[in-house]
Amino acid sequence: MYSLDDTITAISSPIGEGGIGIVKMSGPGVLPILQGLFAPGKASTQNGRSWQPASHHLYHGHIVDPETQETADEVLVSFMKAPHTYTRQDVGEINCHGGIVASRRVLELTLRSGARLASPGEMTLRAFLFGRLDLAQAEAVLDVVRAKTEAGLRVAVEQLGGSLSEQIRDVRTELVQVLAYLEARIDFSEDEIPERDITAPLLSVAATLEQLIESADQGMIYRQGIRGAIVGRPNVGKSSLLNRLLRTSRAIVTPIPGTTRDTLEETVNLHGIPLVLVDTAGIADSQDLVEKLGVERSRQALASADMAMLVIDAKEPVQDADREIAGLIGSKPAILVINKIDLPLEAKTEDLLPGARRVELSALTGEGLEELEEAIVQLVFSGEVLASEMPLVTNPRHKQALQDALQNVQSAMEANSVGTPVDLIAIDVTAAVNALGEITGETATEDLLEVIFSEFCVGK
Ligand SMILES: Nc1nc2c(ncn2[C@@H]2O[C@H](COP(=O)(O)OP(=O)(O)OP(=O)(O)O)[C@@H](O)[C@H]2O)c(=O)[nH]1
Ligand SMILES: [Mg+2]
Repeated sequence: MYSLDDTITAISSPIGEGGIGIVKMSGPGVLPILQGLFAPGKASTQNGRSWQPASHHLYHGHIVDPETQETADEVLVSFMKAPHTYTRQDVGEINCHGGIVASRRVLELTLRSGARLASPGEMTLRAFLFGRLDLAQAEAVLDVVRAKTEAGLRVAVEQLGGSLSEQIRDVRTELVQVLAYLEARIDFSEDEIPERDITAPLLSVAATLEQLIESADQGMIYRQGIRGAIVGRPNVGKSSLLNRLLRTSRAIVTPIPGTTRDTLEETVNLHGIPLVLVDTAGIADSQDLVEKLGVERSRQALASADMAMLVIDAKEPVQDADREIAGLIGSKPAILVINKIDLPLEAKTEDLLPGARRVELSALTGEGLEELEEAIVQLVFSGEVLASEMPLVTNPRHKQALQDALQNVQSAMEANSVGTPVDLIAIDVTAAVNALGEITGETATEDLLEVIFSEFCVGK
């Protein structure tokens, strides 16, 4: 399915106007293509047929169309000889002086010179297939690119460095040793292979797997962030609260109920957590068609949120509409926000969201905002921030594989304790070994690779 011996090319810089654009190539044809296009030195239009670059050096010159002798752009070019490169193949980078138009032209010239347009993630796929990165590290490349906060970036960089992979490999090795023993027991008689206790190593593996799985809830939050819906009756100050949390005047605020008609999303960095805030239309019975549709969207936004902030108005008694919205929240993690405390308060004794924390604030003055932010963090991490030396699991795919592995290890332990024949125990252990291999890529199928790498951007 994947060809590895041709030369791929792509624009690696983001689409849009920028100071530079980077065209990146990987494969055996990189040097001849560069020699055909690059004219080294000042104002030269002679392409560098005999140009012999030193590896990992930067050269100044021009890209010249070999057919028309027209100069495409002034560039900096580097040639990186295999195997000390990102893909472990020869890699060439052309830093175009101009923006997107120039880099497009240079890209076209590389295509005309025999390179093929890289598919999304194909450079990283090559890095994986040539053993430069394992699968978890390759996935971390994408996480680094996409990190939304410093904390998220830190976790991704750690995974890219191989901390998770190392941990997984250690556990896998322990299991492989158990498996080797079990297989020896299958093949040889009991007097040839002295009996060994496999409970202890399986227990230790299970404990590590459990810890890793436990870290995933927090890790995934750093990677993906959480969605928090701001819900409530019309006019209670939802949009004002959104603006406060964003610290900009993003949403329209007016004294007219029904101001917000559509949901609106923005991301904030809340102590390292990427928090997607969703402002919603006030939920109320309305005859207006647009408002009705807006209310429907509010319900959907609430349903798909990880947590909710139910906003009520401090100067008004609790109403049926408030209770109804509280009912919609159900058992979803939530915070009761009593807004407008700068106004005379109505005594509120009713427990709208039993068990939920209540925060009193004023979206108008900002009073109480920090308390709300802190309440959100507490709600998300249930008060405890993991402080172990274990790498964080940040990827749902990894969590699933770890759970599969754990289940198989547990079933192997159970089987062992009731004296099940070793060949059956070996089946469970093999399944656990394979599940772990899916994380680092040893046992990943082509389908899985395709799913993972199709998420990448072109040029990475
Ligand atoms: N005094 C006071 N007024 C506030 C506060 N928060 C919001 N308001 C006012 O309440 C009115 C409604 O605010 P919005 O933020 O538009 O309320 P909303 O819940 O988004 O309303 P809809 O979009 O209609 O559902 C505006 O006049 C705000 O200025 C507050 O903390 N104190
Ligand atoms: Mg609003």
